[in-house]
Amino acid sequence: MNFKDMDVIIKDLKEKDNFIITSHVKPEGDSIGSQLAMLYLLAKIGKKAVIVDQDAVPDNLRFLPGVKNINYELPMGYHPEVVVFLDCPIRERAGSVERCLDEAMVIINIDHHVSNEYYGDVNWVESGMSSVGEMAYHLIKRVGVEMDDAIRRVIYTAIITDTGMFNYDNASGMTHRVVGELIDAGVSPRIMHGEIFEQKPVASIKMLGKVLMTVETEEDSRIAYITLTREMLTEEGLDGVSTEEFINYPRSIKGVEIAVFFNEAMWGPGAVNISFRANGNVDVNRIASLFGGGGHKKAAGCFLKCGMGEAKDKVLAEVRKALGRE
Ligand SMILES: [Mn+2]
Repeated sequence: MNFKDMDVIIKDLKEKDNFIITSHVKPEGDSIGSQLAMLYLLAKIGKKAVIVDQDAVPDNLRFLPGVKNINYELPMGYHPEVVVFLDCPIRERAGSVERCLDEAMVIINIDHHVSNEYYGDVNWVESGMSSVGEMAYHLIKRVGVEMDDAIRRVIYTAIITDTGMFNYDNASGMTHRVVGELIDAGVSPRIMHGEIFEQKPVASIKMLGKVLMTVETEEDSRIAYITLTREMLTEEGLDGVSTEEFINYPRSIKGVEIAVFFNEAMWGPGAVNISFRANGNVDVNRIASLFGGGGHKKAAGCFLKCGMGEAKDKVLAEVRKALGRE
């Protein structure tokens, strides 16, 4: 852990006041959890802070304590001095929140993406850390602030979602020790998992079924990919269903080294969102970055402004090349 960078951040948090907290568009467990953790920390040390995001909190995370404090524009009359970006590898990923910022503001950048662009005035990036939620845990400990039940639950949520329930190898021994402490202090894994992962609408199971039927493999099943096209959304209620975890299914096929999800539903026609997962040593962050995306070595994403056929041709060509390099 880079305590030097962490201490620079702590100094700023203590010396400055009037913060905006933000994260990437289309927020998930880590972005919501780490923002709420930061809001908690700043409140505890007597600072004014507001969370401002572009997009709404996903349904399955609305149970979290504090989500009502998330804003979608700057509250009237609030003049922030500092903006804290969390889980946001490039500044532009915060989307329309940019409108709330100006040149004079100090930028604090806290992240765990290997693709982070160090756009802050101060940057604390730990690419070995499971989640920004886990980083927030260490930050809160180092500042010496007491945790309560609410903060433990938001940190637990950040960790459990970003590690795919401890499935990915970003879940270190330290991650498990942190979570062990949260559980000892009263967080119930059963209740949390029920809230986060087991509140699906029927439509999401139907959508999963449709998407799984598209699975294709290549190169002796070293590559597996699934597809979601706009046309597959004809049935009522399917639009807007969360597809985040679908990529885990092709990844779980025997022998798969790279799994890819081509998703046309996310951004509308003429744009394909692409998620990558690696099982072996292939660096999917590198593949995603060829198309202007990024993420982590074993989990990354990008999006292409073109039709489905063209997206598949271009991306799969690079995926095959990456395998060849092994
Ligand atoms: Mn994250």
